[in-house]
Amino acid sequence: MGKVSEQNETLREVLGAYGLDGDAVQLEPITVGHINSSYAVSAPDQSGGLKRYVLQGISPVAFPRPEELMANFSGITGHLRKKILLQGGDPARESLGLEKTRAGQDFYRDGTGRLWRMTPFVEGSVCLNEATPERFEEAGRAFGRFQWLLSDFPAETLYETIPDFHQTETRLNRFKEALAADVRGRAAGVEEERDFILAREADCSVALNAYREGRLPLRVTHNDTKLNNVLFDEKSGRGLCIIDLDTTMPGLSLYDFGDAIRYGANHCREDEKDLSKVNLDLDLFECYTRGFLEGTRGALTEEERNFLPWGAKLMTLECGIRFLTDYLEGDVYFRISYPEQNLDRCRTQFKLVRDMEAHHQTMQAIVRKYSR
Ligand code: GN1
Ligand code: MG
Repeated sequence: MGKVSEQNETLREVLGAYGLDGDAVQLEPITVGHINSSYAVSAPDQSGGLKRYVLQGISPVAFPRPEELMANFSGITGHLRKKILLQGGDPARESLGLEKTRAGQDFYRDGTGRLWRMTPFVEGSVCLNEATPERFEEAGRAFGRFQWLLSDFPAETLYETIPDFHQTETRLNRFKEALAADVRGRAAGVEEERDFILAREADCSVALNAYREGRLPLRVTHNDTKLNNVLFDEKSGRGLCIIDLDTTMPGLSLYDFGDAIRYGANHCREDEKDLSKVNLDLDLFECYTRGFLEGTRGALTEEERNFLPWGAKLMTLECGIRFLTDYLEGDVYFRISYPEQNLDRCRTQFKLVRDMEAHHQTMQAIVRKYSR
């Protein structure tokens, strides 16, 4: 924690817009995400205690139309709150909220045009980066429940905050463009990764074809279901609240299942250099599957369930393609802390893809086991 004066003037301005005094506030950067700038804020409240918030500056590179993202945020959290209340839950702990600015707005635009929002910190909650079997099953249950809670939300009213976000075909085409342009002269070092992708061109269309043929329905999906986007109740360990709603928009259910497996069903960091440590953990896969399918309460069709293992492979392949594209383009999208980080990230993803291909049958059998 540090004083705001040690950080910067923009933060002071933003805090002021929320009626908080920069000199009285403690601030700590949250560094887990790759896109937005996030801070934990502690501010004195009227009764002499401390109130905690999360303050986030939305990345203009990733989200060129942040007002649309905020409109989605309000719509989704409003719906979740109503349904959580109907279920006898606590909307203030089980769904994100929004602090109003002094001007009564849901967000603040700073002098540079960057949009900021502030959400109350969910007290008594923790965020995890590495899965234990119990916690991973709970994460699955929470994301399955999220899907179920939003199954009657009018998906067509949501903006596409990042167009074609999980359109793997589009991601593949952008990769090919980046490879051809080769603006940083890095294509010469990534032949193996290039060939890995080109050998899987047809795979990139498998889910989209099923959707186009009417075999998979459009749903409201979160699209960034990393383990660290679930808050867990500190005491009970229960999956409490889904966070990071920036990419929540219409999508396929396999995206949410798949991205969670990509990130969580292993014991390595996303940028692990030693690929012998990068392996799909089928026990964790089973835990997540059990929780997720339970959480959806039968909301998914049989065909959607059949496609879940494909989701794991596609989201992992796609994420690797995105990391490599960004590496070729000069690391303009994903924040990096050392030069080859996006290439390392790409390599872990492709190692996991190989594992998923080898274990496809087993993953299918596990999904069937919990579909009954
Ligand atoms: C980004 O910023 P963060 O960590 O929530 C990215 C996801 C990727 C993820 C890879 C808006 O998420 O799509 O899967 O990095 N978010 C966006 O770790 O592009
Ligand atoms: Mg995110």
